[in-house]
Amino acid sequence: MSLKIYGIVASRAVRPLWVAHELGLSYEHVPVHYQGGGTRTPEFLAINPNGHIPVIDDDGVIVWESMACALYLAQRFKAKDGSTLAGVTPAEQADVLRWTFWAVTECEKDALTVLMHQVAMPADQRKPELAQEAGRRLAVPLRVLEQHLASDGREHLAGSRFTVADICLASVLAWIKPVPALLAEHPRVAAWLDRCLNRPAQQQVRQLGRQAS
Ligand SMILES: N[C@@H](CCC(=O)N[C@@H](CS)C(=O)NCC(=O)O)C(=O)O
Repeated sequence: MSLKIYGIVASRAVRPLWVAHELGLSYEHVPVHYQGGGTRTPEFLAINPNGHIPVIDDDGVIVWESMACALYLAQRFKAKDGSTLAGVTPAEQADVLRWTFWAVTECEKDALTVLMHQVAMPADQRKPELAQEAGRRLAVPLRVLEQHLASDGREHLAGSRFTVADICLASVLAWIKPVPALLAEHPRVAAWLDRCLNRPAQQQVRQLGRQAS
């Protein structure tokens, strides 16, 4: 069995990497950067014609799109103790897909705008008004998530255990964590995000990123 995960940790590749560490998978990390042309070589374009990371190669099964990579690994592999990050019943599977699609369609673009224009880009290139508008729009999905977590005092998004849906959404909302004001009115979201990001597998992945830099 050979599994390769392409993409540096400080990118959407964190999603499949996090799944791999939760499940204790053996894999080869190919830390292709999204800058510097590494995603535009003929070899890389042959595995992802979009020229983006991440990509995974599971014994010749190629998957690109970060959420699809995470969902694929969760469906394909179990942990050594037999536990799974995937939905098991149709209802759980629907829940996992629902929150994963929701992360992309309702949160990802605005969370990235906040990250770029409030935190990550050089100060002279930031447009604070873009970050503010994105933050205002994010209040709507954050309220939805707060209500979801309040129902039955639930600790996880789908079913009653940690699943790949938590990984997919937490990897998006981690982008707004450096802006505490956005989470201040959503204490359950903030606590859920902390629980996810404090998991040993997440910390292992962050450590991998630090080692590589
Ligand atoms: N929707 C894609 C987006 C992938 C994406 O944009 N990845 C960035 C890094 S996080 C990238 O590879 N950028 C390089 C480029 O577009 O040239 C996914 O979720 O995989």
